[in-house]
Amino acid sequence: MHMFSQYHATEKLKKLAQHPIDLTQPGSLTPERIQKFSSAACGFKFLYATERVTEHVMQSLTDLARESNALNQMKQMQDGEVVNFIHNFPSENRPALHTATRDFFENQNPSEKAKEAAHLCLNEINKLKAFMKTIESENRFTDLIMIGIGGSDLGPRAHFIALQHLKKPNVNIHFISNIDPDETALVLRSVNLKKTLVVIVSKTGTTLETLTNEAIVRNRLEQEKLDPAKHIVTISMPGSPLDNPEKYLERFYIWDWIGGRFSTTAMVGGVLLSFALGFDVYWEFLRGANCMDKATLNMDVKQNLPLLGALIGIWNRNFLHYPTLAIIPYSQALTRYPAHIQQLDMESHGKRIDIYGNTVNYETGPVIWGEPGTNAQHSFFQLLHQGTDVVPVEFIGFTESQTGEDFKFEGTTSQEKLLANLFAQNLALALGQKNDNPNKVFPGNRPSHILLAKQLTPFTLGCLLSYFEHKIAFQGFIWNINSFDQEGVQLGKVTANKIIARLANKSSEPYPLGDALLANLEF
Ligand code: G6Q
Repeated sequence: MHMFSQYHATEKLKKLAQHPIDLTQPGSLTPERIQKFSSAACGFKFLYATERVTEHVMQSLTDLARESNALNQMKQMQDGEVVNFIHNFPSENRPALHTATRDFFENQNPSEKAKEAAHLCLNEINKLKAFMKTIESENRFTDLIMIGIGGSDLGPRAHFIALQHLKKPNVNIHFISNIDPDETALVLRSVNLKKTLVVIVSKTGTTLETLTNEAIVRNRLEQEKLDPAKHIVTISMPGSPLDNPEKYLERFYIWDWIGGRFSTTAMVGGVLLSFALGFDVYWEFLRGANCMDKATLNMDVKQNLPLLGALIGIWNRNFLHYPTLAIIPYSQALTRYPAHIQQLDMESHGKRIDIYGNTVNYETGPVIWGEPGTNAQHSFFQLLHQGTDVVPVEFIGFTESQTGEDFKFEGTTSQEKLLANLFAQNLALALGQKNDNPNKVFPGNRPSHILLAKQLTPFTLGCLLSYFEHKIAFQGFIWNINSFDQEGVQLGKVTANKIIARLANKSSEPYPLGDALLANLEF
């Protein structure tokens, strides 16, 4: 049963994709079209006239959303129903209730499961507030080291960097994620451990990299005659190996219904953001995410930005068959954002079976990549304009700078120049250029759209995070795949453990292939 291939809308879209609109034709991309193909929610505008869509395509995409019950599935997710499952096979089999980590504002979800989850999350928030108050009044810590990897690193780090302009003047933040000893060594060189709070983030409390780095830092604390139990806090599931009151100063909780890559708004991001930027900043960030969570339930597809983004993504992936998607923020603050979205999307949608365990006969998640503009223009945009592969682009931009510091040079400010470049790329990719010199020909018809807001604030950053989380969830619902597990990372972990056991002389089990590779360590 391949539901996605069997929807009526899928058939229709396949036909429409045989002759997509030619944006390079005069009269195709007009000011009216730019006005028409735009939408807005939570302070964001979504401009998609430069996608290869028409009213017909949008109607069929809307039909696809309806046929696949996408909105209802989103509601079920936010209500706390089990959405992380594979039918008739062992699976994680649980809700994906990250929206409960920020459901503290207007229109709280009335479902019992969602309310209960939000209540648990609010307890942690209150615990965090009390903890911050104590350590601030004692003025104990100037530095914070975050130790975590994957979902326990990428989101918190990208969001901290995005709001770094709000960092308290006297605090310094450090990250250790890799098991590479050089990363750990360099961080340890740069801090005074006496004044350092160490935050171990591991949902499971069993991750090799994180436990190894914890051991190194713990050892260093002990060497310096400091008590680890007065310096280390943890964020993990209740009952995990990190949930030990004797070993840690404080323990914050997340639960199995918050996926690692969806945990930024939970304590995983909360402790870091509150320490570095202040609790109020974290709260505003939650408010923003909550705003987009609610907008995601809007039945009017054209006003529902995550659904709109999901549908356009599906048009580009399944009907125009583009294999990758570039996320290009015109904002230096979002420098690690593409990396976070890369995990969010690729770990969710690097899947080849549907929720019934059948191998799918259609494309699922594209390869996600990106860097901030304008830097990217001086790097890989050559391929975007003239390469043999077409790469759809999701641009992100803001009308005002974050710091308010700007400089008028030759008639325009830097922020204006930044935006002018964003708009220029958006148009140039779509329109292309004719020329007698083949080397100067730009084929055009390279689709992109823009997410535009006034300023990158804690609120808009929250909206943006929720936009991407739900865009991805909608795509999974429409493709009928489970967006919330990550079985594909297991094989590598198990294999690494076998090799580590050989290195530690712990394994008597022969492993000739591993040994053959290990033999190369001799120089
Ligand atoms: C995210 C993934 C993965 C996870 C890391 C760290 O959705 O599950 O990236 O976050 O493997 O796991 P722990 O938080 O359990 O250490």
